[in-house]
Amino acid sequence: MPTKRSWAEPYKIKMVEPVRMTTREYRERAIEEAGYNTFLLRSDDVYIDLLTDSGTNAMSDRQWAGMMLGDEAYAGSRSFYHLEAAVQRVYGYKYVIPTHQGRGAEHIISKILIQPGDVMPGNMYFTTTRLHQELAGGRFVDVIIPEAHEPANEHPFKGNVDLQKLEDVLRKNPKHVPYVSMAATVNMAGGQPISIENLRAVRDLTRRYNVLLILDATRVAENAYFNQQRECDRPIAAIVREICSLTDGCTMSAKKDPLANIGGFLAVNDQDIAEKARNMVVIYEGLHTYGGMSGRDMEAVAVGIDESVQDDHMHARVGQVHYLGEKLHGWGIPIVLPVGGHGVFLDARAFLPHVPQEQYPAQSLAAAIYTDSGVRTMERGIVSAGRDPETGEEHKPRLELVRLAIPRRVYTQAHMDVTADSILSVYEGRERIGGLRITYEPKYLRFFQARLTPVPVELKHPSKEEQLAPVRLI
Ligand code: P71
Repeated sequence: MPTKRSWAEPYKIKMVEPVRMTTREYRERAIEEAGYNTFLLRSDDVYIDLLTDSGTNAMSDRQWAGMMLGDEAYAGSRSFYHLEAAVQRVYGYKYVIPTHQGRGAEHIISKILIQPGDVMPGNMYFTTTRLHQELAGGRFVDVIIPEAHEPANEHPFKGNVDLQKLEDVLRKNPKHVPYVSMAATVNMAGGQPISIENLRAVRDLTRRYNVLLILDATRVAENAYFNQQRECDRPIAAIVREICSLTDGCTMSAKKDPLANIGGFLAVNDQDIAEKARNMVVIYEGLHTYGGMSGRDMEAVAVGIDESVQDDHMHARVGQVHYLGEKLHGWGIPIVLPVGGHGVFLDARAFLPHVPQEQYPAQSLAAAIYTDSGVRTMERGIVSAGRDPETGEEHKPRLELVRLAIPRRVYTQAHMDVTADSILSVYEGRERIGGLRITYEPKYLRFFQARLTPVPVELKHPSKEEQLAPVRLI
């Protein structure tokens, strides 16, 4: 029984990469120079890198062997046919259009399906997905269940769609909903899964209203692990296949589940959409048999896809994430519950209740964690949510989170322990962490390049000097 076994890794380590430890003084300078934005740190200054699980996977010996066999032909690369066969076998879609990464696929599907004024309902926004929908003239509408916005709510499928909300959107916008997008798992909610039961109900609704259902399959194997544990005890590969069979197509970032460092694809069942996508891919990505990937990249993705749906792999992968999450939860540190598939998400509102959302508490917490230990995390709150393109007002998401994303097959249990210890020490000194204000922000996806600075502390009886002093981040 998979649930009874330890989550110990089903592999051993063949090659290692040194990581660098720095002093607290060094890190204080580094984070200041990075504008208190962990995206702007140099990775050489990071000890344990939990910024993202995207493209940071350790590849297997079989993937590396595949890299050597990559066919770098401009057209008709053998490696493309391997990739196409893997996608058809594991996910079951008919047509495969390769792209350089997930957002390449999002760009193409948005351009093909969305007309200005259209509305796309989905289970919580993802930054790049929503932006491509908006750039195509559409508007994203969140139809996720309300529980997804409550960090402490332990609903087992917080990625589920609120069916009533979805039906309202479909009813009120006849002919203006080109597709419903459904992500498995939901990144911004904390890596939370959808249930197959809910997906089936969404499928019925989309059939009734004659709209397409497009899956964000980036972490679908992690979703299937939760379905296996909580809903139906079947092999992950079979569940992945079923999820995909309930949708009309998918966008995929091969940098996550498929265990590669770069890559992605769009896969659909409709020939007409596939033809349009093949036509579009040559404009933005590359020929339809490489789409921005080298032959060796496609080979690594093809092998990784098969590895990603193996029960042993996923048991260890999510097991490691849960090991960290349960440790923090056990110490009373506020995290999103249940623990998700690809990372542990700190609830910055509860962690720093004295920092108002306008002062970017999650961003400040991420900076404080880096300063404490060199562990790099990512803000997933108001900075990530950006601004409404029409009004210019900041989106104010209810979830104000710091994500500790765990790269696949990269770190050990001891790294998880060091990380947990650092979070605990930051938690113990949380009252000394203040807020930030933005000094520079780019127009699109501001979180990548924004720069911030600490806001002065409000002391009870401050001297003039103290009034102007920046908050010490722990
Ligand atoms: C993650 C990423 C990478 C990322 C993207 C944007 C801001 C910060 C970090 C990428 C995803 C994703 C989902 C559900 C599509 C993409 C885009 N996630 N859907 O979590 O999580 O894929 O990065 O390959 O273009 O760190 P791409």
